[in-house]
Amino acid sequence: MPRQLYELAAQADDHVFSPYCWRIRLALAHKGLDFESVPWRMTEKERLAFSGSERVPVLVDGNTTVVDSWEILNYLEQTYPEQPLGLSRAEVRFVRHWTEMVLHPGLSRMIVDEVFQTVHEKDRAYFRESREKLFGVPLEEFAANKEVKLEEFRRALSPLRATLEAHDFLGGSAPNVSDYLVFSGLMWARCTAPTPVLAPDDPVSRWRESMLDLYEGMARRAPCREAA
Ligand SMILES: N[C@@H](CCC(=O)N[C@@H](CS)C(=O)NCC(=O)O)C(=O)O
Repeated sequence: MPRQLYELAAQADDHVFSPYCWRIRLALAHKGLDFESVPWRMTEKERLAFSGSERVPVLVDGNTTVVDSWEILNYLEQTYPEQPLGLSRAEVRFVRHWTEMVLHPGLSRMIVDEVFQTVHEKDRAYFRESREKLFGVPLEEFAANKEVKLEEFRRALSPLRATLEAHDFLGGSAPNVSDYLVFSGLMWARCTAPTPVLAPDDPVSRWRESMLDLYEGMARRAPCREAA
């Protein structure tokens, strides 16, 4: 059986938009490992029962099933040490936590209403209910005042911007797992929100363009909702 990656999909099977799944797609490509994408929707919990998880990504590699993106990255690094992702570097944990605690929430408060429009129609009621329970307000209220939030978001990217002014990639001259972690957050926005979150002249945009081109334009070719 080919290696399988269960991924969150929108209406179309190939419209994958989860930042946690994108980081695994990119890590697999980095290591030159083939995989079959298994599209999954949030309300299909029973299809993941075999894994013990209610969330994706889930990787099935031969007889091994791994859940949680961080666990999957570590599994890939240990099992396939060629083409290292750089995961053993302590500062990668900082990049992971910055991504999940600063980047994702900063995006979420601008795009969650667009994510709602993106999810498969059968997931919409579940998505609204679960997220409104989490946020304590309606999705539209949570995502209001986008212009102000966009300015704040771009300001919060200053450390990323300053780093990318000095280096081609967070990994230095070539991408590593830090690039995949951060870029996957931006792929979440690209795949779900029509309005770009980066200014075209932002050095972060230049880096994002390079990331979109990696692995024969794997990310650039993926279905997205961002306006050209
Ligand atoms: N800590 C997990 C988070 C995974 C996660 O939140 N996945 C989302 C998709 S982005 C999911 O499966 N959500 C299903 C749900 O909300 O019920 C990881 O790193 O893999």
